[in-house]
Amino acid sequence: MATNRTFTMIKPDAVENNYIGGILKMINEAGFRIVAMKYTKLSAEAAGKFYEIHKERPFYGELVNYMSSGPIVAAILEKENAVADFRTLIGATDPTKADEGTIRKIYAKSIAANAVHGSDSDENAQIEGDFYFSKLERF
Ligand code: IDP
Ligand code: MG
Repeated sequence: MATNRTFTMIKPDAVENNYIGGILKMINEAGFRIVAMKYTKLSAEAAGKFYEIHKERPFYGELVNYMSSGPIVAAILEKENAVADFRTLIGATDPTKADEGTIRKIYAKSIAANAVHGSDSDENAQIEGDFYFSKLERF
């Protein structure tokens, strides 16, 4: 079933470089409404759990270390066609391959430290949002 929500994180590299404001501005200007948001930090254990679907990939250890290396901003976003439209807004995983004007093209440092996360399906958007937010934290 289609939903109009997706889940994002502003990753440690972007937080460290003071890009939170710039990224949120792009998100708002692209028509996404913020449903839930928090500034927090993942333990290595929590990052391992969040990225469990990538457990078998060669970069899993690096990814878990990186995602638990500093604070992040987690958010649920709402818009028609949210999952696909947000993937378009963030651009390709590898910022050198991301389209001009995308968040990763503008703000990402590398394929690992790529500024933002965006859910890849409605099902994962639901799971990832539930990982961070209770029903009472959504407005
Ligand atoms: P996505 O974030 O564009 O959906 P995925 O393939 O789901 O990309 O990978 C999840 C995250 O793992 C990426 O956002 C990036 O931080 C990291 N990652 C992906 N590929 C590599 C790689 O080849 N080397 C190091 N890290 C990677
Ligand atoms: Mg992904």
